[in-house]
Amino acid sequence: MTLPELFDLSLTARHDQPALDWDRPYTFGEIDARASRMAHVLARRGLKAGDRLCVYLPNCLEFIDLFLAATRLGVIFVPVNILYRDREIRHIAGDADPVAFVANETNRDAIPEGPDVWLAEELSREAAAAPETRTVAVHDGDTPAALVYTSGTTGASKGAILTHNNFAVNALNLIACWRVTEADRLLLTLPLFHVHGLGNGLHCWLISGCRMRLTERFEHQKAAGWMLDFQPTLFFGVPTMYVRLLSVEAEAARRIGAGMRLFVSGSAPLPAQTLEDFRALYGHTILERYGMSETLMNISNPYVGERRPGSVGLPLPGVSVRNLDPDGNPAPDGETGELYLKGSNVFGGYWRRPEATEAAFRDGWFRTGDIAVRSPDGYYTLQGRRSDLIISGGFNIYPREIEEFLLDQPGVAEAAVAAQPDPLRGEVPVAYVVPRGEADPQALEAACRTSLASFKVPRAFVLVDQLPRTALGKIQKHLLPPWPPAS
Ligand code: MCA
Repeated sequence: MTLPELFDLSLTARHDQPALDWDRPYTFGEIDARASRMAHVLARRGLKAGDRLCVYLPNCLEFIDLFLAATRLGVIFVPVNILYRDREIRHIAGDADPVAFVANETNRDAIPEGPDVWLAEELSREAAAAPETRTVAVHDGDTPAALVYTSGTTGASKGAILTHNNFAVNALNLIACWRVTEADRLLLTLPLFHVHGLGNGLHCWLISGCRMRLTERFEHQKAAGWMLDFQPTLFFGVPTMYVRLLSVEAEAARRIGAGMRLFVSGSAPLPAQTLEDFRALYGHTILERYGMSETLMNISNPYVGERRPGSVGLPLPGVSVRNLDPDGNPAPDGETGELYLKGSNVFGGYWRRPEATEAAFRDGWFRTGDIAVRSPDGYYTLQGRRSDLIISGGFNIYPREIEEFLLDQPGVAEAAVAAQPDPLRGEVPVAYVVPRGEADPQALEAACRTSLASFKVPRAFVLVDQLPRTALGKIQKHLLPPWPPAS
């Protein structure tokens, strides 16, 4: 089945029902008509099945129109993090080789010279005058629906090819396991440019037919007000959002909790203490689950049954999980292994990177790089990663990418970027620099701000005489001085 066929469970079958609260309420029929018109606009501009379209937009109606139009035309949708700056955008533009980038009037200047830039405002104006008839290209569930860029240990991000089937089984699984129905009210503040917002948020909405309030982004000063006003029954968030929600005044939190059915957390580890504090304030046990851009959702705590603090739960239906030791043998329960996955949720490979794709699989099993322990009753607990990864506010950061960037800057002889704990964001990157001659931390920070997404800019630039290395020359990041330095 393709995504348009699945989305018709709501777009056609619930035509007159309230669908989306944005600047005003929209019915599923209105969302459907907007998608049809946008598909005409894209087809008229020459887009055809298999072409890539990069979309560099904050959450907005046009984002949804473009995604739905692309799925109907068989166009491969490439969501681009709006915090990305020229270096990151240039890489995606070169790699995905898109027909165009869609930006808006506010953020178009962030797109470096090169790709064609289409303005969302112009597309919208054209769409208003386009017909509402359907343009559906012939394609099937194996057709790529999106390229989702995810960084690798090499520093350069790779496009994970996610098919219509990958997204479909993901959303159907979550709808069944988390009991999402059309009676739900989903508050979605996650960015749609990542699979958490797109594959879990947008798709659960479109398939279940629930009512969704979408915001441009999560704003911690406004989040409680949105909840009191919209009275959601369902919220998907990253741990940073839950930490923010702990500052809500007790009576407001109690009222929000009284109307809520389910809070879900993912994209980064949820500290057990946050889960406990949240339960005390809102009267809900957050349901933690585990996913990746390459696989969408894999493992989840149960809706009914024990939601175990610190654990990501049990494999979702149709997802095969193996926890293997370095020799490829099953790790005994209670001992650490590396997670390998199989299932129709797992992507087929990286865009135009056969070697990286081959390296990502072992005997047909996707190698996650995540280290885990399985309990005798089947619950998985993540314990870290095989590779160097920092997760800050739910955004993935590969230190290697920042290190390579710093090494290109004047005055830098050596650089290492390491995670330091942060109570709000979980982790933040800190750079340790061995200067060559004069190194100016302020200039380094300014260079990072221009070229890298804000969440990748190191919180501090610590000048050191040398980096701790093993006899073989490998940097020992755990021996770097803690930051901020103990006073
Ligand atoms: C963050 N910032 C943004 C946005 N999000 N700016 C514009 N639009 C956004 N959507 C920037 C701010 O400008 C600011 O930059 C910094 O982030 C922190 O902003 P603040 O208002 O203080 O936000 P916060 O209360 O700390 O919350 C941060 C956040 C953000 C909103 C929770 O971290 C976030 O949206 N996280 C979600 C990431 C996500 O969706 N990950 C899913 C990946 P400055 O620092 O320069 O001032 S998919 C995945 O991991 C897998 C598949 C999975 O399992 O889900």
